[in-house]
Amino acid sequence: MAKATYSASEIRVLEGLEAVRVRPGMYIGTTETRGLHHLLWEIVDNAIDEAANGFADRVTITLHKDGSASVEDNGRGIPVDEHPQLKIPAVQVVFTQLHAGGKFDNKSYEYSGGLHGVGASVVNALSRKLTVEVAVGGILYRQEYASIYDETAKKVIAGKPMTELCELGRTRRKGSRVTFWPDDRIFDDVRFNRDTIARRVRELAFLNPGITLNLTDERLKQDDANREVSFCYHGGISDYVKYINEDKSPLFESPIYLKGRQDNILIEIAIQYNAGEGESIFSFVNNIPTPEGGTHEMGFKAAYTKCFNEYSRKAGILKEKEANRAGEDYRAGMSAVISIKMQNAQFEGQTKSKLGNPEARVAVDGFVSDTLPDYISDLRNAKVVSLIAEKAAQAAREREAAKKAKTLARERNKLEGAPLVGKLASCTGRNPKENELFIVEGDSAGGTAKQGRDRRFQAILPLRGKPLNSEKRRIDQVLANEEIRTIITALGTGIDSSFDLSNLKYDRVIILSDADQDGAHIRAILLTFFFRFMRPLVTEGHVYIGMPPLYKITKGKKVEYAYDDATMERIVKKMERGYTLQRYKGLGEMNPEQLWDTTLNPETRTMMRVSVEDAIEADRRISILMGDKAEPRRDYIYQYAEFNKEDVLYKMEVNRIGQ
Ligand code: TTJ
Repeated sequence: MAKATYSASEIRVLEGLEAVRVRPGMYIGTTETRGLHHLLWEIVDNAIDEAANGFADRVTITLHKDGSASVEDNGRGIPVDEHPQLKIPAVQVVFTQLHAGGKFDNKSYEYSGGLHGVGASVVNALSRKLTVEVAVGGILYRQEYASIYDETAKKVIAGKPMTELCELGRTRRKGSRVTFWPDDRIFDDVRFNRDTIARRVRELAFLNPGITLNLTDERLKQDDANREVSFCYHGGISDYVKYINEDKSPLFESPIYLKGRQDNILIEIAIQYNAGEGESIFSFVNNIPTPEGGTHEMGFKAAYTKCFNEYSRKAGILKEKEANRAGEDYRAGMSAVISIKMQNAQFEGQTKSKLGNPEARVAVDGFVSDTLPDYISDLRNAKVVSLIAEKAAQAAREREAAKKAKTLARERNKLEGAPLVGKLASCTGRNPKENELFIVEGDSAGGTAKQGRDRRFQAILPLRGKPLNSEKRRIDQVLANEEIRTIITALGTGIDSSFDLSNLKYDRVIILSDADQDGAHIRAILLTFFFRFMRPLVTEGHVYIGMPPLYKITKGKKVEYAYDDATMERIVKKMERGYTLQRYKGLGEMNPEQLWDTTLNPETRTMMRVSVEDAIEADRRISILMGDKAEPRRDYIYQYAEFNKEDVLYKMEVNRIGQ
């Protein structure tokens, strides 16, 4: 039943939601795809909270054909009783009152997720329509809201109740279900991405052991394997670290697993080692990924190093006159997941993905210092412990060797008087924010690029051979490779633990290689190197793929370029006859002017910006595609046969610069 009039308090409430439509960015960050998915996570987080606190064991997400999404749990149900001050059902407050969120006070749940915790009312405000169904006490309740244009007010009223909270009848179910239709007047594109959602749903299943998360995409065909998937991991982050390590040759089966509570912070840590040299630590706070790390990771690292050094001394592995091992030695080949749950988490850093709370460092350090020695001294773990000690000793030897090699190389360069960046044609401009570095495949294309560029802000670095595949080599071997060293010196940031983005000499690092197999391989190798040793360069969006045209179409004096087959066909059709079509096989076939017009000039070029949407997935894919196990690679490429190798490696968004 629709209601014709509203009480004063409701009108005030309704006016509040309009603010969300005026500045959606303030509430969900962006109205691009990311923001659209933020709506879904906002609702999902509420259902997960109910389950994580023990009141539900199932959360189901459904993507419907009509563009809506629904989220359902089998929990206690969003309360339907009357709000004492507002005199409307509590569930209506949840969806119409800004900041009310899914929780009525902080005591409902001990810890709760939520990306920013803006609440269900924001989702309602940014939806064309939203329905909520609550099954509680044997009764099914329902309410509907909509954002519709009001003729009198001459504006859209946001998330307005279309019905009262109605009793639909009796039910045996219990729980809450919310369905919403994202508003296409707000979002550029209202289509949900199943793969993005599936990845996060799997992650949430790992982070919340024992909860079953179902994802159904009704837009897919009945027989599509992705139409209905279900995730449930009883091993929690222990299972997660195994999953991360799956294709990296794990050194032992059962991860080290520590769980407990310290200073009112819930802490869970799972650790496994693999045959490689790299370190992959993935951390979470209240189910939110913290790819930039922060205090919880610092506490973990400090205590872990301390415990293993103490053990090594006692066991006589470290002799009296030997110095302690460095933390990074104990982390060579380590894959770890750290998940903590705490109140008042403070996120810092450029992308707000770094934990800042000092008390988290103290708690995690204290917790690991208390519990890890028990693990280490337990005789059942002797094999794992000695494996780790041996691995650390090996890493320490290699680090020493690498240091010597580096010093040697530096001496040699000094002697020969040739700076490492000898091949680099630098630019004259001194403002790093304006400057671009093109890494170009081959000396001849490099020469063309040097002539065609705008030397005021564009630098060219030609690559002679193929750089080393860093996934298959130890760090000292990678660093001994001249192509790689040239790149490191040119960028100025350093690598690995000493990487510093603020020293970056070029705001855009553009990989320019031929559109063939070799070019694709060089691209993949460079991207792998950046991801492994200069990750923020990628995650902060400084890496691009240059796109030289595939075709040149000439008719009389008129010249057009095409970057793909479809465009070429369109141009050819338009020109009808009397044109000549040239297919570029490589960069080398272009003269400097053509290269400028098509590939270098910011006004006319097309580039792809590389983004790593999900670091764990990217990490796994790189292991599969660039590592040394052939079988998973074959399976994987077979599964994604329609993509290029590097499209599978990273998700890239096409980004037209300068237009
Ligand atoms: C609050 O405290 C009393 C008992 O119920 C608690 C609650 O809010 N539970 C709850 C909320 N369960 N599920 C939700 C929920 C589920 C979805 C899908 C969406 C929203 C906004 C809330």
